[in-house]
Amino acid sequence: MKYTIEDIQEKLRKKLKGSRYVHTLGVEYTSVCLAMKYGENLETAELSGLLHDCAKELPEKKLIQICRDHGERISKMEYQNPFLLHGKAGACLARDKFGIDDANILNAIRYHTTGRPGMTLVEKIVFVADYIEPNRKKADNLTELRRMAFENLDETVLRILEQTLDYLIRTGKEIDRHTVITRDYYKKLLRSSE
Ligand code: DGI
Ligand code: FE
Ligand code: FE
Repeated sequence: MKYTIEDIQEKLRKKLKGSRYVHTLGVEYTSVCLAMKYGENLETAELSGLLHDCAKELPEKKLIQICRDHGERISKMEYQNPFLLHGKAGACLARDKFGIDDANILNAIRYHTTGRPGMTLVEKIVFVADYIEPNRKKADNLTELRRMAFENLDETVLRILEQTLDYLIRTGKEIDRHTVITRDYYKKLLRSSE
């Protein structure tokens, strides 16, 4: 059975704590705004934004278990920092529990934390919306990034990756190689288009 957006909102509202649900709605409507600007299918963007963190509050053991059950490869880095699996596990849940079978939506959920080289439009939209949605207050330069997101999406993806890497270095967190690989890809892409 296919769930409506309202059905999914209702399921998530029951499943997530208040602040996470508010963030989820923020990513949902910010994704739709970016889809209007860049010509993505609105429903694709809305479902991707709505479901991107559907696995975020699961216990670490459960994230690992879901990924294992679905035959996902789990890296050493992911075993050490299981929250990094909430994208992969979220894509599995979106398919199993929320009836999503569009690979484009599933990939937007899957790659929303580290990004990946050559992201599709909706993958970039969710990646950016996650960072700039109005309920996010902590990141640096949000005012500028929010304006930039509606002017140059690739440039915004790169800036977010650079800021995230700065933050991870500053706070002594372990860095997943995918975050670096994605940053390098967008840096090169934007340089070569100058
Ligand atoms: O789930 P959200 O909090 O809404 O957002 P998210 O899925 O983008 O996760 C954000 C967190 O992920 C943020 O604290 C930075 C962290 N992150 C991104 N790339 C890496 C990373 N954390 C580590 N340890 N390593 C990474 O490469
Ligand atoms: Fe997330
Ligand atoms: Fe999020």
